[in-house]
Amino acid sequence: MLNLWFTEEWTPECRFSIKIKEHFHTEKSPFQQLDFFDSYEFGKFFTLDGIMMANEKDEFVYHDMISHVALATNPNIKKVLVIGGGDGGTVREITRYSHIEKIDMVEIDERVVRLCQKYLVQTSCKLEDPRVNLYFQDGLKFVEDAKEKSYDLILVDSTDPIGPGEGLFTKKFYTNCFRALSEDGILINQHESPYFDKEAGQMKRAHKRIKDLFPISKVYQFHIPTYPSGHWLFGFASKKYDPIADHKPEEWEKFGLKTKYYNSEIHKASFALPTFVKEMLEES
Ligand code: AAT
Repeated sequence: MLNLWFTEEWTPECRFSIKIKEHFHTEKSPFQQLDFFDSYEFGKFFTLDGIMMANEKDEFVYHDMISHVALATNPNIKKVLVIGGGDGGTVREITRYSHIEKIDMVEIDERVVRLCQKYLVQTSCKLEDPRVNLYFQDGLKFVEDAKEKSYDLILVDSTDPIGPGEGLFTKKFYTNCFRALSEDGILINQHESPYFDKEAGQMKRAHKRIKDLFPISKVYQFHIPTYPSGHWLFGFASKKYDPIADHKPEEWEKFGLKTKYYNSEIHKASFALPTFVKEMLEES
């Protein structure tokens, strides 16, 4: 039997490997290297520039946590902007709310979307929902051109701040997000991992920029085996709503959604952070 492994270098001294059945697609787009695999433990997955993006086994953790925390804080969200998220998993979760009117998704690399539509149907299955509008351009430019107060929620489902995702971690980008958000607006963004130095530095920088702009800026955590260290963070920033003081579990439960990771206890608990993470955020 073939002994093929995919390995991601989490640090120069620490690697994560997955035994693969098949490496069935590889190509280079104008933006990045795309690879699709089938594996024993995580099912099908894809990588960009050699970094795990989504796999069939644990994508539910990330997509639940990027989507439902905001909707349980403000259940009246109607207009949503997703930046990145080419696999469609975030859009899939947002389409589950029938009251949501519009979902714009801005993905820099059309090839990610097209290949996920072909190979990762589990995540891409709702990209054809009539409320979804796909734009293939840089998210940085899109929010710069967006009308003032045109979205209630912006979800930044981006790659790490190396390569095409770099601009999505800048002060300019967050400033434009603030402008594009309504008075009720919420911004959820990638905060990377607190564990390894590289990601922790990125987290601190992202947090400082957002904290300086938004009246409310919190961080929440979740556990996902295939991202570096398995301990990952999102930022919750808003103009008005606090994710704990304004949490509306009864209203959210009325939506009747069955979720595999998110629930009302996790909502509260995810904002309780380990001391070393709190200290890092205070330093930022
Ligand atoms: N849903 C989890 C998967 C991702 S994919 C992130 C997407 O962001 C990619 O498809 C990438 O092409 C897109 N992207 C990167 N830069 C930009 C940009 N400037 N504008 C719009 N889209 C962009 C996230 C994985 C997280 C990885 C954690 N290690």
